[in-house]
Amino acid sequence: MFMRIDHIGIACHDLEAKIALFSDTFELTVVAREVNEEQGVREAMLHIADGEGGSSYIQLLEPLSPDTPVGKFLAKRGEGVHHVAFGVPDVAEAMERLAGKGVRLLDERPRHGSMGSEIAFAHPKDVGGMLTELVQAAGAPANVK
Ligand code: V0V
Ligand code: CO
Repeated sequence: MFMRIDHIGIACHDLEAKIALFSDTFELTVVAREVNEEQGVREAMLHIADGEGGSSYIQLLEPLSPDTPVGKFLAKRGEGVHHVAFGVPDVAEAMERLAGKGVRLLDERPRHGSMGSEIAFAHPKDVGGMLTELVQAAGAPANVK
């Protein structure tokens, strides 16, 4: 079902500082920046590679306030890996398949994600402690009508 890794999300306190660190260290380029009010984040996508089905990125996430998923994560665990996002051709279908395996979804329907994607999250407690995101990229098959 999961065709590729779309991105790894990294929680941080200071987005600009971490953009500088990651782009210098790994020689990556920032390809998008966005504020997502619904998810409570200010984020940047750093491009890693292009592959079959889509590209892969590091996503740097700064919370808009302490009372958000990333804000709470930082308070509890500090900076570091926050989620793993799988690129899927059809997010609604992937949600159904995960739910069918007894994995709790945190979203009832797909939400707006970075760069025109559609996203949904699955509960970390049902997948070995890994917060899982499903991403249907803007150019994914289900979006190409
Ligand atoms: C919390 N837990 C995690 C976790 N966050 N475990 C692994 N990875 C994480 N990131 C654990 C936490 O330690 C608790 O375990 C348990 O889950 C419940 O956590 P909590 O602190 O009591 O509850 P909340 O209120 O912090 O909620 C946690 C969840 C929440 C995962 C339900 O963060 C959520 O709904 N996340 C989905 C949305 C999201 O993360 N958006 C930001 C990225 P113990 O201590 O009880 O054992 S936005 C994004 O990626 C975008 C826009 C994009 O890609 O385009
Ligand atoms: Co993400």
